[in-house]
Order: sequence, then C-alpha cells, then structure tokens
Amino acid sequence: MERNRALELVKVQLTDKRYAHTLGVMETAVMLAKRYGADVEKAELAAIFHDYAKFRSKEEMKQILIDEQEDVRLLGFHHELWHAPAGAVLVRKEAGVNDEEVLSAIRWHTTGRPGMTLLEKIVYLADYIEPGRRFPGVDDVRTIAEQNLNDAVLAAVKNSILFLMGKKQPVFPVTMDTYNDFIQNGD
Ligand code: DGI
Ligand code: FE
Ligand code: FE
Repeated sequence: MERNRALELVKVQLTDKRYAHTLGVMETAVMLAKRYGADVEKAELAAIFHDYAKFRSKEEMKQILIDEQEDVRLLGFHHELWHAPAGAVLVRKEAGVNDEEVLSAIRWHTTGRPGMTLLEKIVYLADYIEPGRRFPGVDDVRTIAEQNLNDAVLAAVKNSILFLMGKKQPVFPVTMDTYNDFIQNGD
C-alpha cells in the first residue's frame, strides 16, 4: 500500500497527538530499517499502522481477542496490551493489509516476543525511541540504537519492565519472555 493512503486510513482512527506519534514512529522505523538492512517499505507500513486500534473500545478489542483465539492470558492483563494484537486483526480486515511480516510487527509491538524478527525489533524500538518520546532512559536507548539493534531492544524491554515494576504494575509474561530470550540467546 502506498504511504499516503496508509496515513489517510490511520489518521481518522487516531487523535492528533497519537497521529504525531505515529509519524515519529514511521520516520524512526525507516531510519532503523536502512541502518539495519530491513525492508524499508514494510517497516514504514507496519509503523504507520502499529497503533491503528489504540482508540477502539475495550469491549470491541476483547471480542476480537476471543473471536481470533488470541492469547487468553491477555484478558487478565491491562487493556493497554490489547491494541497490538487487535490492531493486527483490524489492519488486515479493514485496511486490507495481508503481509504477514507487517501484521506480525504490529501484533508484537507492545510486548515483543521471543525470537523477534528484524522487522518486529525495528517497529518495537521505533515505538520506544521516536522523537516525541520523553521519559527517563530514552536517550540511552537512542544512543545504543545507533550501534546495536539487539542491545537497544533489550534496553527498551528492560526499561519497560522496570518502569512497570516501579509503579507496582503487573508485567505480562510475554514481556518477561522477550527479556529472557534476549538475555539467554542474545538476539
Ligand atoms: O501504544 P503506545 O503508547 O505507543 O506504546 P505501547 O504499545 O508500547 O504500550 C502501551 C502501554 O502498554 C504502555 O502504557 C505500557 C503498557 N505495557 C507494555 N508492556 C506491558 C504493559 N502493561 C502491562 N501491564 N504489562 C506489560 O508487560
Ligand atoms: Fe502501541
Ligand atoms: Fe505506539
């Protein structure tokens, strides 16, 4: 799909603030794809659509997760985690994107997963370091992202887990699995 068409489809789904974030993720994903040798067009498309379902109701997302037999553990965790898998489903159904690599990068953009693909890592990291993001530790991850993709994704996962723990929030098991995978397997 052409970039401007994709942006049109996404813009109407999002607030202005979230759309600005999306443009930042798009720009960052393209830069990372060039740096690390990923498919630039796929990275751009996945980045554009990554938060497509962000403003769907809890009820709609929950029904999608049930209908599509997504990981049942999601239902026992914060609904913030639902927009990523629900987004992958909706982007296929409503926007007609059928590229499994792109859909998978959307699906795993919040938690990561063990054995992440290059494209999944790029979208996950771009979501974390896009220019509009301002939180403790993000500049360190930006610096690492200039040198080593795996180290940067690991740093982002680790920061996210520490952030959740600092707020006494539960950590979704797949987020922990992602962390363990990077620690044990290095990529
Ligand atoms: O959609 P974004 O705000 O751009 O970013 P995101 O999709 O990475 O994260 C959405 C939210 O999900 C964020 O507020 C933190 C939360 N989150 C990420 N991983 C976990 C999590 N929440 C819980 N409870 N457990 C997790 O493992
Ligand atoms: Fe998201
Ligand atoms: Fe995002």
